[in-house]
Amino acid sequence: MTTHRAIAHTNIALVKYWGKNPGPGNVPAMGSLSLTLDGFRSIVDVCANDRDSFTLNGNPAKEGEAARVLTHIELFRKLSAKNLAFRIESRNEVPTGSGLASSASGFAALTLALARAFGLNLDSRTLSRLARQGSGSAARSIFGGFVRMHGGPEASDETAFAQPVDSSLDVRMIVLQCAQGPKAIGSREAMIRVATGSIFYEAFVANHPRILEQALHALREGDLEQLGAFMEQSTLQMHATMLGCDEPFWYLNPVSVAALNRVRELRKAGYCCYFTMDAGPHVKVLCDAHEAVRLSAELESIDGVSAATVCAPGPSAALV
Ligand code: 2P0
Repeated sequence: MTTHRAIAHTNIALVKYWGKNPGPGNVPAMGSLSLTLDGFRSIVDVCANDRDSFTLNGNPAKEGEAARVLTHIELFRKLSAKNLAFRIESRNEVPTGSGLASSASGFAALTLALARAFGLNLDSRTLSRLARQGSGSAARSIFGGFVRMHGGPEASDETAFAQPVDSSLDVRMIVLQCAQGPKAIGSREAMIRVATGSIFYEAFVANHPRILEQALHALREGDLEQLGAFMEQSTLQMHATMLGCDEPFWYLNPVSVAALNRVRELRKAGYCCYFTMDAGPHVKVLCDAHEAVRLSAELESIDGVSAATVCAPGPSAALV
C-alpha cells in the first residue's frame, strides 16, 4: 500500500495572529509574520484505509485532536470529489501541546500529504489556504524562512494565505524550554476568551496593522534591531489581552519572566537579541546568527530552563 509522507517545520510568529474572523474557514482577524525553524518538525504518513484513523506519536489521538484531523480529511474529500479514507500517522519532533506550535507543522505536513493522497496537484497558495483551515499558523509552515500571512477583518478564505518574504537578515532563534508538559489552556480557547472578554482586544486589533507593516519594513531593510523591537511589542500586547479578561489568565511562569529579563540584560550588555512568547511558557529569542552560540550558553544557565535549542531558518514543507 502506498504511503504518502510529508514533513513540515514549525514556525514562530514574530508578529502574532491572535483572533479569528466570525464565520467558517478559520480566517485570521489580523495578518502575521513568522520564521520557520529547522529545529522542530512534524512527519505525517497518509495511507489508504477502509476508514479514517489518526495516531499522534504512535498513540490514538485525543478526541478533539482527532476530530480536527478528520475534518481536514473531509475537506479534501469534498475538494477532490473522491470518497477515499486514510490512516494518518503523525509524529512531532517537538513537544506536543506545549506552545511550540506543533499544530502548525502537523497540519502543514498533513495538508501536503493529503493533497498527494487525493491526487490533487495544488499550488503553494492553495496549500497554504487549506492548511489554514486546519490551523491558522499551519498556513505559514507551508513555506520556509520568513513568511507573511494575510488576514484582517475583510479577509476571506480566498485572501487569507501565507507567502514567503525575502530578507538579507542572517538570524537564529533560540528556543528556551521553560516548563514541562502540556499547557492548561489551548490557543483556540484562549483566542475566544480574549476576543469575547478582554478589554484590551480591540486595542490589540487596532494597533496590529501598524506593528506588522513596521516589522515588514524592518525585515526588508535588514534591520534586526527594529524588527526585534516590533516583535517584542507584538508578543507583549498579545499577552496583555489575556490580562484584560474578566477571568484573567497568563502563560508566563517564573522561568519565562526570568528569561525575558535576561534577554533585556544581555541586550544592555551589547547582544542583538529579542524575545517572543506564544500560547505557552516557553521563550524564543531572535538573534544575530553570529551571536547565537554564545547567547545560547548565557540563556541556558537561567534557573529552570531545561533546554536551549538554536534553530536556523527552516525549509518549506515537502513530500518525501
Ligand atoms: C501565532 N499562535 O501567530 C499565534 C501566536 C499562538 C500565539 O497561531 O486555532 O494553533 O489552530 O488557528 O494557529 C497558535 O494558534 O490556532 C497561534 P488555530 P493556532 O503563531
